[in-house]
Amino acid sequence: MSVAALNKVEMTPKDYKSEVPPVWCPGCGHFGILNGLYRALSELGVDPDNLVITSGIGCSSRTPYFVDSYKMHTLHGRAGAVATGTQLANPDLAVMTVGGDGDGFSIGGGHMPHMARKNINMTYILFDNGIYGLTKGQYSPTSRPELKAYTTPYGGPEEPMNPLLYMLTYKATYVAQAFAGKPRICAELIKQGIAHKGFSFINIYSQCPTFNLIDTIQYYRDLVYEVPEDHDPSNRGAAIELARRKETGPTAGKVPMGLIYQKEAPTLCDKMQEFVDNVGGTPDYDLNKIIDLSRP
Ligand SMILES: Cc1ncc(C[n+]2csc(CCOP(=O)(O)OP(=O)(O)O)c2C)c(N)n1
Ligand code: SF4
Ligand SMILES: [Mg+2]
Repeated sequence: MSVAALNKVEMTPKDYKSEVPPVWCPGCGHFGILNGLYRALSELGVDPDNLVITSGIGCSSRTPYFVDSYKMHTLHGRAGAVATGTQLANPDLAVMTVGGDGDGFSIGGGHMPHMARKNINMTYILFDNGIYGLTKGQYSPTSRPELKAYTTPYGGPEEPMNPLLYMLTYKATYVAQAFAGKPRICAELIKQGIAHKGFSFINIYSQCPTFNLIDTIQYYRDLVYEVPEDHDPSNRGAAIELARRKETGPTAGKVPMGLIYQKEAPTLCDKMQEFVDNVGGTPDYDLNKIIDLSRP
């Protein structure tokens, strides 16, 4: 995130609540993530006047309404593209996207790699409840085959995808994972993600007690284990190994919770600035000159 947006205000987590109360079902995990987000924004002193949160469509994608910030509730799966444009148009803004497993990895799946590989200076929080909640319970790319949803009454025919491996493969520069039942850990990882310069991705398991009856809060509590202290988050190979689901050993079938990977790397804005500098740039750079320069 842009450093220009950090340490600007002194606000409590409550001060980041908008006048719109969350409309989620009682017991929805999304509440825990929202509380983590309020706390992270407060601890970093992010100025709501310089904060933009985009979302797609889904229960999770309603989150921006509940936060004091600028916001855009975009088309289903397109929030990351809108955030990318927002960030590039005004790099001094703090830009975030929030949304669900369906929004990000089904219809929005084509956008995810590009935010990561371009290292857009923004934070993406994925509310992973393994189901389409808003549309009343369809199988998603992170659903377990055991899930009997409306579209899969006999269980699912596919293996779930692994969001961490996906993001590491496309070279996201900050990758973390949390569980909504641990709002303090959510807050800490969101905070680090916001403070990170470059593309930060945080996958957060979040129970949907209304439509996903197998991924309960207790299921997630048993599923996660804390990232071992000797894990080196600057080592991408080690991060990939950690993200891989094991079939044997003490962590068989479990998933890590904590910081998986972090690396400093130039953002797309940094690289664009280099182009501008190379053509003797001014802030009002001439795109034609840039195109001419890149010709052999
Ligand atoms: C173009 C388009 N296709 C389909 C839909 C229907 N739709 C709305 S939300 C959603 C999935 C939501 O699931 P997820 O992103 O996981 O969010 P959750 O509700 O679980 O938080 C779908 C398929 C839509 N609104 N627009
Ligand atoms: S349907 Fe599920 S995801 Fe949506 S608000 Fe209710 S519990 Fe949360
Ligand atoms: Mg979902």
